[in-house]
Amino acid sequence: MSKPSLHDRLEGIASAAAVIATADANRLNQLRLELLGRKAGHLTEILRMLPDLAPDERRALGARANQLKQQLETAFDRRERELKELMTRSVQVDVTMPGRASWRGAQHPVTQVVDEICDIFREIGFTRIVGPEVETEEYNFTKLNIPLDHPAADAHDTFYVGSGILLRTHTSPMQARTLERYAPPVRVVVPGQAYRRDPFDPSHAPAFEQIEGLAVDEGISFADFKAAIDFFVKRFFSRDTTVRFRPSFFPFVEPGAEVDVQCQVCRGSGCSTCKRTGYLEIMGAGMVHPAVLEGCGLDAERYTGYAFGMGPHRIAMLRYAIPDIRLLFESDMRFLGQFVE
Ligand code: 2NL
Repeated sequence: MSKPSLHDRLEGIASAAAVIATADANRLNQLRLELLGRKAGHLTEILRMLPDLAPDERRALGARANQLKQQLETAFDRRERELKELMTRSVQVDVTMPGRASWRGAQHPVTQVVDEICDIFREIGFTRIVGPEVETEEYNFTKLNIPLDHPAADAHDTFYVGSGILLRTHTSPMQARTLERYAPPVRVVVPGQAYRRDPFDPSHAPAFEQIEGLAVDEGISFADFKAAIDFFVKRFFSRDTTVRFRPSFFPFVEPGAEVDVQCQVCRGSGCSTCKRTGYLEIMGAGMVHPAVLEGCGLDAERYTGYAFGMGPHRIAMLRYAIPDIRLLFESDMRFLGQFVE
């Protein structure tokens, strides 16, 4: 290809000049050097060649080159002024712009449920206490009448931190510690995190919240237990919610029971949430096993009591019809935002 003529080079410069109007500050300096730079500017080079041209050509190209030079300088100056003005204008505030609503913080639905449950039990004399999540085998199992080689321990497979030291599988160890430290009457609720070697699926999590309650005194009967649970259920769910107790086994109670409440979705007539039974399970419970009382240094002939354990994640799911427990762990604001009071 032959070298472009001086005329073509001039017109090339003219079309390149179109970008000046939109260039940012850096690009503007760059363009000024490329086109008008004293040493190697494209237009400067052409202007420098003019004296050596034939008179006719010199006249024609000279006029165009000088015109172009002036146009470029005007364009560069205008863009420079514009950029300077944009800089000052961008720090000004548009007072007509609608305000952005501020974020309202709230407690996680599970935390709300925990607080509500503890507040209800507080009304009937229960103190809220907390304890360590790292526990010993002795407090997590042995003192609760779960021998380490008993099949009941299988359901409590957990994470060991060291030899005989583990992440607690329930909050019961703190209840045993309470029985050892305080003389009856004892009434406590213990909320807190517990751990099990469970998969993360729609109804299980390897770390979950638990609330356990314990009442120990002289003369506490199964009737006291039923009355306390009935009071709680009517307060937490609704005044007309019925409760039912089914016999069940937990090593630390005798007798043991599972507590069901009337299905909150169908009010007991049977639906898919309650699997057509009309009831939803909310907790395990029972009368404290004499072996647990004795193991904590109490005279089981003199003292009796009841205890219960429930999972606030599960309770929150029942109450708000949440289909998957993982929603309660994911911190998705589209989900959590619905629980801002
Ligand atoms: C469940 C079952 C339960 C207890 C927890 C307890 C604690 C002491 C003595 C006796 Cl110190 N019992 N706690 C009793 C029965 C059941 O939890 O399904 N929890 C989610």
